[in-house]
Amino acid sequence: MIQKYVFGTPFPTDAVVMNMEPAKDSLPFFTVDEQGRFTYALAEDDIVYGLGEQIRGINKRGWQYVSWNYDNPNHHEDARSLYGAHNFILIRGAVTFGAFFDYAGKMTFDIGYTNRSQMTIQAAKNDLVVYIITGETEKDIVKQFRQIIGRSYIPPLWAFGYGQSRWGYKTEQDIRTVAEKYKAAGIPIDSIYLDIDYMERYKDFTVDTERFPNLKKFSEEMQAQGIHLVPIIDAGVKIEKDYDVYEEGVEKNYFCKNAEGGDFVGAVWPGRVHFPDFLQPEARAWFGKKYSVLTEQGIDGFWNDMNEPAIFYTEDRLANTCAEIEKLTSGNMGINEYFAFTGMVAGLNGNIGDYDKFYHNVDGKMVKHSEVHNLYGMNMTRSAFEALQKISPDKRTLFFSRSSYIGAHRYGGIWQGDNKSWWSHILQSMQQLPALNMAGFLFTGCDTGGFGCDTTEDLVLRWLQYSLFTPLFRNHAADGTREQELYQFENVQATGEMIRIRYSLIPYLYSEFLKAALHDEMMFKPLVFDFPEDDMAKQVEDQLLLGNELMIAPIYKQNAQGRYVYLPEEMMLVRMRSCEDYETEVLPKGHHYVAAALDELVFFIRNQKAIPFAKAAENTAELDMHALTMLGYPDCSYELYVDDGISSDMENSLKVSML
Ligand code: MIG
Repeated sequence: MIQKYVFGTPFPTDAVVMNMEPAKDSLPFFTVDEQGRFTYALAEDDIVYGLGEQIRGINKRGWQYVSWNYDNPNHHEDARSLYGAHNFILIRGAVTFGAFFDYAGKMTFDIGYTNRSQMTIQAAKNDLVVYIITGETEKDIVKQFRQIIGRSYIPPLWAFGYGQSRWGYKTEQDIRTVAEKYKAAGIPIDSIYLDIDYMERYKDFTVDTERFPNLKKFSEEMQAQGIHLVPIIDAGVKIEKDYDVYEEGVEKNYFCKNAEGGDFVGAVWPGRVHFPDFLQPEARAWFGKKYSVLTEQGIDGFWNDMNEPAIFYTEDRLANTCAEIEKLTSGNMGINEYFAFTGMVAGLNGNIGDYDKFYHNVDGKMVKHSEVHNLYGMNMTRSAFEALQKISPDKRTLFFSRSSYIGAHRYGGIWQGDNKSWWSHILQSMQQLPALNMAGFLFTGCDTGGFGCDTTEDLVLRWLQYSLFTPLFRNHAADGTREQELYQFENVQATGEMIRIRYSLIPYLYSEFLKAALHDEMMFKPLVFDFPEDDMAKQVEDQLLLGNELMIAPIYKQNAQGRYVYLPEEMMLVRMRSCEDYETEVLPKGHHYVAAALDELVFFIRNQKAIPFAKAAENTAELDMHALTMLGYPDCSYELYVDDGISSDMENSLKVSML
């Protein structure tokens, strides 16, 4: 059962698509005080799941989180906010229920941080809608929630192929070289990403014709090899005379305004920019139409960046900072002045005060950005989704964003942002998956190999052995870091085998993805969701159930030659060096040490289950989704969901068969 409770005058977020009448009774479970604090007494054994993208464990208990979408390059254990605001929590314990705090501004979730046995949730203003969901099981609660927020985005099948990206590819030739080297190494690939350097002076919907003389021809050349180019689009629009997006936006009042009514100016990669007012339906439609500039050149996939929106600095804060610095440096600079100076400089980027300086036009009323901040990224994605349905009505376009709010899951996927080439970030990404799924985000994954910092070959191999299970499977790295395309390493054989295994698993992964999307279910679940009576299962933080047949338990420590794994039931261990070279072993329920050499992928098939396994192919277009063998327990059937992988009309293209 779902009940809706309205406090004050909430700003409509469009997270929930189902019409619901507010409940007549007062809010259960929580007490609400005059400051708008929602308090819940946590029992000793209560587990708190949820908060989507937020990091720090599958069980969120014991920390304080802040919903404030933010370009946070440091996914450290003590981070309080990343790029998304996903205010759904699920409490399991003395009482089991779900709660969604639908609020567009800043919100804090103190989940036993100040006081271990107390959860306190507070919005910046007490103008919000709270949904309380009760049900038989955790899965049932999640499903009810997902039903009110609408069906998750389903990408084209080719989006399940492997993608290579790097911030630093500059020219058509750079991209061609990546494609050639993957072919030469015999490693399958479906997409190569274009980061900001393909644009002319970082202007959205432009192409630098010195670097890419003919994008249309080049994208055809790549498509002939089965490779899709996926360009980036940033939120900020460069202020530059004669640039159509800038001029039209100014003329039509489609940009966010400052307090004086002028177009608000921030600085990001293009230099001085205006931010499209994605909260205006007309501005969304206008910006969305611009994607046709690229679709007309054969582009069928995009990623949206910097849409928190990220702001490096605003001009007045920069001027004030410079003036302060001048004062500080005019005399002999002492140590206090030195720290004041470095603090001020570091405080320019993403300064929270800058978000009070601009406004959205909502039906003629000016709404301060900070009050609706967390909706910006979602509405940028929505702008593209709605337009692309008109531009390319017959086919699905690959689309994922950095920033999001619940509701954005209907329009596209998200990637997990700027992680680092750290061992701990394999586990961190995996721990984000269940809560992202609860919030509707099924098409997701992290920068495989790590974005920031220098990677190593063994890290890449272990990382692939985790990421090859995630729907979005992309290797991406920051400018200036060690190159990490798979052909850069000595053991190209082993990395290549991992990619081939991924392709063999695509029929299964895609089928489980479709089931999760079409039935409002989770693709990645904590163990206890399927083994509710198992006290050990509820503590497991480094294994997940994948679909209904698999359990993954990746290795995330350097030099480890194996790991401990907990089996909540008898399962079949699969140890795979390649699609042809593997062995299986049935292990009883309980704790096991499982050895896995660096070039061995280990995963588990659940008791009396089997999965379809394809013959690996160079890319998804070559993949035979029907010539499948079964992997797992003998004489077990599997219900396969498959479609043509591209039509937008899911209901008509879906085929379900028993294998
Ligand atoms: O300020 O476009 O998260 O994936 O490579 C950095 C350059 C801007 C941040 C994205 C990252 C991308 C990078 N961008």
